[in-house]
Amino acid sequence: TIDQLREQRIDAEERFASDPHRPRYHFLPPANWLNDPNGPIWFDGRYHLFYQHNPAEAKWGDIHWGHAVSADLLHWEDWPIALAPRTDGVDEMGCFTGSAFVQADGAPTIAYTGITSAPDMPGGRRENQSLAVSRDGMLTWEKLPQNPVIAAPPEGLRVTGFRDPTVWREGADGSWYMAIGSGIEGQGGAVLLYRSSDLLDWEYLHPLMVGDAERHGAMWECPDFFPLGERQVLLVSTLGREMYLSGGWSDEQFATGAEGWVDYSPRFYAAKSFQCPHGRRILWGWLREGRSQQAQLDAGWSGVISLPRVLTMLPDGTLACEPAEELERLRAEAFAPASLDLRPGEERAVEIQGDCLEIGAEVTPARGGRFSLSVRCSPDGEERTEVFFDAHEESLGIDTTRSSLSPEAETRESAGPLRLAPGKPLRLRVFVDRSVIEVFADGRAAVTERIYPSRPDSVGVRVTAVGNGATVQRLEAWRMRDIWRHTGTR
Ligand code: DQQ
Repeated sequence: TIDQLREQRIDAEERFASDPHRPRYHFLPPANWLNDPNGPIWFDGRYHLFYQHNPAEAKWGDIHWGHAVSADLLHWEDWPIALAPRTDGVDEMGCFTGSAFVQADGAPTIAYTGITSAPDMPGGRRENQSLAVSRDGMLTWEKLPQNPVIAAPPEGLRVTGFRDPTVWREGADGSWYMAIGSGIEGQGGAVLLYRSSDLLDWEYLHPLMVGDAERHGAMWECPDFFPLGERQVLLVSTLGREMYLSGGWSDEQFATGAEGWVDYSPRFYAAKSFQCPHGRRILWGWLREGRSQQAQLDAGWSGVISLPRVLTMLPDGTLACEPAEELERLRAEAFAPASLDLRPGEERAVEIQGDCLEIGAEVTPARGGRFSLSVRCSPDGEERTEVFFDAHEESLGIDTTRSSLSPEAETRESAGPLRLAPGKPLRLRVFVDRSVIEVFADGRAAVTERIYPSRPDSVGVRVTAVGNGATVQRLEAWRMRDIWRHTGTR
């Protein structure tokens, strides 16, 4: 029951209390493995989030659908596992990614990829699309006896994969559509479009989109497809970074105009969105680990869900994202706001300290210079994680090359384009949550990393101007609250 699950959560958070890398205000399961967010949906006054989950170990395998529920987008209650594998001929090897929607009779429904064993197939498995329905407000789920509703990819198409359905309803006749992540051999990643009048019989129409393998990979996972502003957006996970395409959608055809990255790091992956009652479109992503598998097993947990990001469409077709405003409620004590001028090459340690922080900054880097805000810095600067904006390259990024002295931690630099409006300062919001760092710039761009500082005193913050000076008009920060504390004490 939910009460037992609450007890389990309290136990888990107690057990992990001394783990310096476990986030305090991001969602993750009580223990073990998490990957993709699945079927996020607002239903009956609450936010439901499902996720790919191995309940037995902190590594990928035996994939279930975990389930968590929130009234405020911030605090979560664990609900019973929604889908478990093992149904012969449907999903005996796993219940992979999918989405949730509500049928006309009000029944919440899940579309997911069932994995069956197929020794003759590459990888020894076959992918199908299956459905499950809940009749008790999402507490329990029944797989349909008609499963799988789509048993195999379209005849005659040589595909690189066939999974992660997203379902919606539209048109005068109320047709159902399903878009499935795939790839066409010799061409590139693709999304395949199906139509149905009853959710059981599906007709393959055509590819919704086919990419170019050279540029965007041979397989597209986890498609998400929705209207936003005046346009239609397709999100796909390219086995590297998360890409968006925006454009027009009519007569079952998607014509793209613009494209870009949803986040500049491949650490943010398999993102999935949903619509809130007042029209806001919110996106969650999987923040994958950046440390060895052994380190994950030793920790006893792996994988985190990103902060909720609100998506908007800019007039030129750019997809913009910002953290949901609810997050402001997690702000606890504030540090005294500051402003300062940095001479060329100058670095300064500031008052802000901690490993669970939100930092806001407004900065004007001198022409051609590079400004950085480093977090999780040890006093001698030996460990540090650098968030940077390079005014010459017009790029925003995170450099984790010096984030940790531990050989278990992977390091990298992730960056992407950011052009400031003429005469406007750079606006940064940086969320630090132990091993998670999520950066939002100018209400548009995002970049995320995972870091594992080894020193307990790596809690400092510094600002640096490289090559040229910078003016920091405003620097402010808050300590962030622990979302599990409310779960209560016994
Ligand atoms: N993860 C799922 C797949 C999906 C992949 C399996 C993306 O359905 O394609 O856990 O991370």
